[in-house]
Amino acid sequence: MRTSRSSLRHRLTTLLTGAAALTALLVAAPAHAADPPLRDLADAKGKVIGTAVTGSKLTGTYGQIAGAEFNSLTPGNAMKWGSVEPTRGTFNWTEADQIVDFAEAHGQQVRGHTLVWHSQNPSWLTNGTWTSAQLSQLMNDHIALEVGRYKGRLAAWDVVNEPFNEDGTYRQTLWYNGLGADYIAQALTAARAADPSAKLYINDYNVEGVNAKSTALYNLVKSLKERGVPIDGVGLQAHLILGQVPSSLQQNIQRFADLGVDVAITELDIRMQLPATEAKLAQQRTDYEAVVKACVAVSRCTGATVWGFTDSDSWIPDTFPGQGAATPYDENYAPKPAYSGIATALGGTTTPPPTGACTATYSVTSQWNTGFTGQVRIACSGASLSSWRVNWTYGAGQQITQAWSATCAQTGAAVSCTNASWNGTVPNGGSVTFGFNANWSGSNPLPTVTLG
Ligand code: 9MR
Repeated sequence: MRTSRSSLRHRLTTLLTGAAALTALLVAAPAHAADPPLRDLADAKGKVIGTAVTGSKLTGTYGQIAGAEFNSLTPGNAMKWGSVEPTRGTFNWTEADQIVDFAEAHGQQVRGHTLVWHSQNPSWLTNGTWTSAQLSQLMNDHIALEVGRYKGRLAAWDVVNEPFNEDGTYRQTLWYNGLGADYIAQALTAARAADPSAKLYINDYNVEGVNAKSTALYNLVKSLKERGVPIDGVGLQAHLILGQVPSSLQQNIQRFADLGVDVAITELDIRMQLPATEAKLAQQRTDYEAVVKACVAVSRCTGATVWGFTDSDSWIPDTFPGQGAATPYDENYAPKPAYSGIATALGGTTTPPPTGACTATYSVTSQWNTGFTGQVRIACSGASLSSWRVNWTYGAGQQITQAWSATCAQTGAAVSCTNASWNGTVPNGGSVTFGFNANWSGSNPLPTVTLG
């Protein structure tokens, strides 16, 4: 039932083509239905709530949530050098363009990520032998081309990514080794020339609290400001561990703000040892809330971007075996307590999903030009069911053609599905799913589902 949150906004934005549609909607939406989406809460506070996204996934439920809940997108990989110029002189802008177009269609900002980094570079670049003059030219040309391509369309760029070691010394990279620490000033200057309206950032991890690394970043930003090098902000990535939000986070944000730069939380996720338990998810909610609150408390903190909004699109399980559940939505697109933590920090009144309840979560698992496949998951925690019925009302003329693992009937826009003989029982802590195919045209907004 909590899937309904994003659907009302989406319907209102996509279906406001006639009064009839609006009326039908308002009747269909239960009075208590939706807390405002995160982006409305963030807008009211003048803050960013963003997510990293994968371009190819921006359809179905993933696209619905990305568009409805966030006011900013960061391409997770699509703008990295290795993605855009895999072979020297051969460019692939498809995914980057797709994300920027999607953001503009949904009234969202884009954060460009990232121009100068030691990782995810094309092999022709990393395997080459370059003089410093050539390296400098390559870097400047890359920045001019990529920043220039999106000139005027991006709110910010992570110009330089991860320049420091943990002890605050410079990381020995292609750039540092070839050009010295001045590569940073050069990159910022080139980015400013290519798009004077984008805010230019240096972005790093483990710089959330006051420590040797964040102090090195602080000293760098201070000296760049003193030298008149264009620097507008610092990105604190915030790849955090459950229960370990640095206590000096707000103080650290404030000290950067006091230097006269903006601060953004750019890659927030909070990982835990799997399996996720109720207690761990509750701690994660507290942690998410603390991070976003620290940002809200400092006016120069522009907001927070999560590094993937769903556990099905997170880098954590691949990189930290046995860990995961780091994002605000689970793999089935159900909002977790962490979602409520973010909402609360942004001034919302959302309370965590009640314990001792069964919920139905509707998602679109694939979609093509005229049809789609959907799935509903019925999950219980602290309660159980021996039979179930799930109801929803389609808002855009969608028509079910076939269902499996449930019996579904559609009358007009109203759909009602009951369990098959073998899957009526949903034990405490368990879940069942059923699927269906349906037709759509024009738009395919998510309906509000109720479990009866
Ligand atoms: O999310 C990105 C993941 O898909 C890539 O495999 C990974 C490769 O390093 O990069 C991830 O994003 C990184 C970001 O660009 C910079 N900060 C650390 C992020 C996690 O590795």
